[in-house]
Amino acid sequence: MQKVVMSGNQAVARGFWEAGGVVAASYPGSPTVEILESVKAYKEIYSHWAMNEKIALEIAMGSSMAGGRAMASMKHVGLNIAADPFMTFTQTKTNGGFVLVVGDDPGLSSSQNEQDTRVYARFANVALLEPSTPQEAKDFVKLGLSLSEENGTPVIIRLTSNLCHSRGVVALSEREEKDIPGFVKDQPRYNMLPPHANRQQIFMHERVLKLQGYAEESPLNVLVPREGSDTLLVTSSLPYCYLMELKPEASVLKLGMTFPLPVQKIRQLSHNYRQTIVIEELVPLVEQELKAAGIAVKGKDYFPFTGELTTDVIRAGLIQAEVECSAPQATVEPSSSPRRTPMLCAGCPHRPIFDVLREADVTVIGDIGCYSLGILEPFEVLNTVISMGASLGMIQGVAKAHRYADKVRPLVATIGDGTFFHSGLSGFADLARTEENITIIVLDNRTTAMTGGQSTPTTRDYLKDESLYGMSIAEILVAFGIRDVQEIDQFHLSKTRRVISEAMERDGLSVIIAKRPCALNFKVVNPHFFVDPEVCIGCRRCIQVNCPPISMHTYPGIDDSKSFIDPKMCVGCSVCSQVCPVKAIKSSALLKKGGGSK
Ligand SMILES: Cc1ncc(C[n+]2csc(CCOP(=O)(O)OP(=O)(O)O)c2C)c(N)n1
Repeated sequence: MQKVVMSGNQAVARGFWEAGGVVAASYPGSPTVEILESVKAYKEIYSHWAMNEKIALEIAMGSSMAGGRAMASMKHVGLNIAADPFMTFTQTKTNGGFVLVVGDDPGLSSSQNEQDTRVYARFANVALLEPSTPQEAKDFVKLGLSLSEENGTPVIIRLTSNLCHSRGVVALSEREEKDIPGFVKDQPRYNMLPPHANRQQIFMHERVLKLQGYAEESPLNVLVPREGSDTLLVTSSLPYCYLMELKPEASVLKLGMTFPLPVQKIRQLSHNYRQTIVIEELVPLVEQELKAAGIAVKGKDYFPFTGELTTDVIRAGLIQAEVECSAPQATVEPSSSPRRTPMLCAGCPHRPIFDVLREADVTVIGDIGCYSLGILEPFEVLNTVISMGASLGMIQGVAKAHRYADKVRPLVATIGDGTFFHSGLSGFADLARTEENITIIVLDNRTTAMTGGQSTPTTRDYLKDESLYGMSIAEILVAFGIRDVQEIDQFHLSKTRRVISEAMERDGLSVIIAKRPCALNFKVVNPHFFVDPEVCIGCRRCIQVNCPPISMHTYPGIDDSKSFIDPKMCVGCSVCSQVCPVKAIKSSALLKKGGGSK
């Protein structure tokens, strides 16, 4: 049997392939982006980056209804978008195996909230599996697909950020092909109108009971006994691995399935111990369910309800619970690299927009994407980040409330092209008839930059790749009936400044589409710019645009520090030269022509 090192995400893709999966759909979001990227390597599987998570889920649902094993993957907040079809799909008796792989982010390393997907499993009456290692990630996807077919249920595979990205040895198997019958008409099964949907409530209830029976017997929920211990620790996911490192003087019940829970098994086991402690990340779900069943357990008394349960956090909790650990405390060298705030890339097209908005006296309602960095110093322009597409509804609400306010600033919102197609379309349709004075800037960088550069429907504009869509956001908005729509190239700073300020002065809705491709994705490299230290007055205006190549520098023979541009990092966007009040920043193209400073 071949063994390879894989990340949790890669292992999920492999498991789906081995299980004979045929359709995988996703919307990008950390920590699960690499699942679909990895699926793409398997030519037997149709893979699809959908426009949002709801569509990804629906594509997978369709495949499952036609009998083809299917997988949808998304980050935890993506399930909020997909929840509408999911909460009704779960009522139907699943046909082809269906797994929904969700990446939670305890500790919020790259998310706007910390919600716990296990809550959804209970809400939707579906089984939820929690792997602890990449090997289990692969195995649980296969098992999930079988459980799905045997019980007529979607199955959620819940991953967390560190499992998605950590690597481990995974044993590979061959692919098992499955027969696909195609869609068979079955009204009571798929038409969830009241008479059928009513009946399906009973079906779901019985399904959970059946799954509960499975959980009680399943080797997924396994006791790792320890001779002479008086404590039972109940845990799942990565905290299980951390516990194994800590070697606690306790028996450990590892739960591979956390919904439904093997309540009777835990009840019986708990009788053999002085105390039972639940170690779970985020919501005390297992703890509360066991308490509700009358089992005396503790959990959040010792462990935090927020953040990752790392080895150190678990050790601290165990000490509080008076459980000894035999593994010595690890000594971690403090990192020698300084902490840095994230910043926009060199040549990022969002930069000039933030520079203009910073100078204007406006209230900017923000959205989610790379442009969320406009919240941070030195721009501090955006005032809100809530969820994808929320800026469009929120700005309407702010505008309405401002009617009752005494003194208000002009209202501007920023939204990226990826977010526009994910959930901005209906927001714009809703805004189209507004009489409020609102300016929206669509930052069309032709990609979903934040999650690694997946294409959006406007990507073809730049790549000229006929296989991609070539949609024009301006034409879509005009079709919505929005009249005041203009496109600009924001690298022409003075024009951008004028267009934005005029738009804010006009009544009603104005939309400006700032069209410049992402510098990272499309690698636009012009001749670099340089600072002429004899002209530079050291005012630091160029530093304020916060571009990675620019810093203050001491030049030989010049007393004061002047700005400096690292030629290896500069991509020649020219924004710094346009903000320089004394024209000290010049293009290296000039040097070649013999111009510039000697
Ligand atoms: C519901 C949901 N799905 C996915 C994400 C992950 N995510 C954050 S921003 C973003 C898209 C950003 O693309 P775009 O609007 O084009 O802005 P850019 O990063 O290119 O500037 C995604 C997919 C999320 N935060 N929420």
